[in-house]
Amino acid sequence: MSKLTTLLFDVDGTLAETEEVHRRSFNQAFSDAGLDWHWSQELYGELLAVTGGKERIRHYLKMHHPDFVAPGDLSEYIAGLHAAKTEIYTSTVASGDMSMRPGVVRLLDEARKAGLRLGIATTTTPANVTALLKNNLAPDAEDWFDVIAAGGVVPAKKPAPDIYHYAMQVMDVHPDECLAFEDSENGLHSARDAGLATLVTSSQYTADQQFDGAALVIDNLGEADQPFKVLSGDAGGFSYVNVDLLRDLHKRVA
Ligand code: XBP
Ligand code: MG
Repeated sequence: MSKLTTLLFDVDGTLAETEEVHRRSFNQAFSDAGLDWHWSQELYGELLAVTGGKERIRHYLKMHHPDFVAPGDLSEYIAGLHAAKTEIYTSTVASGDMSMRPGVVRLLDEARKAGLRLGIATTTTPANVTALLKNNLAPDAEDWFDVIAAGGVVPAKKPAPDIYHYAMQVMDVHPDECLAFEDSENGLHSARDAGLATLVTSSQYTADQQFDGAALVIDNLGEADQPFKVLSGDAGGFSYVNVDLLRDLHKRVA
């Protein structure tokens, strides 16, 4: 039985409810480009089945504007739109108004004090992670993580396991000594296929998704005075996620 040494965190929907800011940033970028494309919350919820902003735009065009002709190369055009969206997103979260989800700030602090190593494995663009952590967690928050595995650093995005394999390789850790934190079905599959026991906190856009194979599914990490709601699995009698719960869960599932 391996000892729990490492926690690997997804970003969007797990550390913070960022997808709504992503959606608005996409729409702003489309309008700035003179496009009449608009992603409603309902449509965005569907489009989230495709991870990666550029991939999501391409999927949207295929499904909703198959006759769209880009001025020039389509991939370059999509990359340009996505870069504009990233500018809008990073300047929005740089305002520091994005609060972390319940329990995140406390658990990261407790885990560091307990000597657990932290890593990030996300699909989103690295600049988005920097803007979120620096302005909404702590100016040095990036240094809390031994690895920030993000975006195109790996060939295949979630649900492929690549980003978690990459993160563990950089940290030189074995899946048995880790726990992963995710909010989406794609993320859960990515972590599971990398051999990771995974705790899911369902989020604004993923509440209706399937989380079979998760070690525990809860509505958020909770606080001592704000217990989480167990959606599936056994929380071992705990009412909020702390290091003791993680060690107990890891002993039972990893
Ligand atoms: C979720 C994603 C990302 C974001 C948008 O990432 O699928 O694509 O929706 O970010 P996570 P980009 O793995 O953190 O849940 O536009 O930068 O791709
Ligand atoms: Mg996510």
